[in-house]
Amino acid sequence: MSIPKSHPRYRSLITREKLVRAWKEGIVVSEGLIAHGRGEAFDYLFGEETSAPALVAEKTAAAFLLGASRPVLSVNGNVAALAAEEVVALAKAIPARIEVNLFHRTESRVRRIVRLLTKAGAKEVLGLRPDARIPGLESKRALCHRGGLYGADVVLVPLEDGDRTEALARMGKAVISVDLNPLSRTSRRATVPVVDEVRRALPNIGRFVRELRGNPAEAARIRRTYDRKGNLRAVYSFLNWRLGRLGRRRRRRAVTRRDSPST
Ligand code: PTJ
Repeated sequence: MSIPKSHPRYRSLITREKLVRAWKEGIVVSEGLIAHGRGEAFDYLFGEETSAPALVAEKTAAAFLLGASRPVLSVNGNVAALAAEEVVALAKAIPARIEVNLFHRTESRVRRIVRLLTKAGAKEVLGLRPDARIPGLESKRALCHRGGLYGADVVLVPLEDGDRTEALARMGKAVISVDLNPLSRTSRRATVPVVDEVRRALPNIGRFVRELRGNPAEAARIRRTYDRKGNLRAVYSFLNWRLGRLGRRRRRRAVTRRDSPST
């Protein structure tokens, strides 16, 4: 479908088209389209911008990734469809390994996503020949690589489900999530929950990686002083403030309409 550039929701419609195309190509699952809708709804509430607390979490994520010995970026269908280039750029900047890890896993989907990431510039993508399992997970998401997710000390898990976040945290890993839903189990269980849209979050984290790389003492200070509960509280307060402001604007408009002379 051709979408006119002048459409007020052009970017959002293009994103939907991209996901639908990826669904037809067998990269995204149907459930991924539903998950995107939920993310979109939250992004509306955030004003489709990175909030100040999200930026703090993104800087902290960068500090954790730089401090890691074995950082891994996990990729699922939605992330590959929306942000393959951003994932590859971040992996190179850290540097970190990339592993495809799917909830609705089939070998052909993994292969397609590996191909997509390789086309986006990734040198190596794990996921095709898993040789380990994440303990305590029944789903196929448990399948992983010893040299990747299994052995990682810091993992970045965008658009995640809560189960794996909990399981990875139980293994003693620092888990960085990217999820627009601040109420999700993922956001509440991650070591560093980043409540932001994945295509804004990954480049922001990349920028902080470059900024902090030359200053390990500052990166260590950020890791030490990060207050995850306080940061999530700030996200909730921001949402509350946004909703309050929208409510006030509506009321003001209604009053103006009532007071304006009729024509
Ligand atoms: O590709 P697979 O098989 O691994 O499956 C991927 C999905 C996304 C279907 C699977 O991980 C899933 O069911 O995820 P959930 O439990 O629906 O969680 C996805 C979360 O991502 C939701 O809380 C959404 O709000 C959030 N989300 C959706 N789109 C975005 C997002 N967060 C950031 N950026 C987005 N673009």
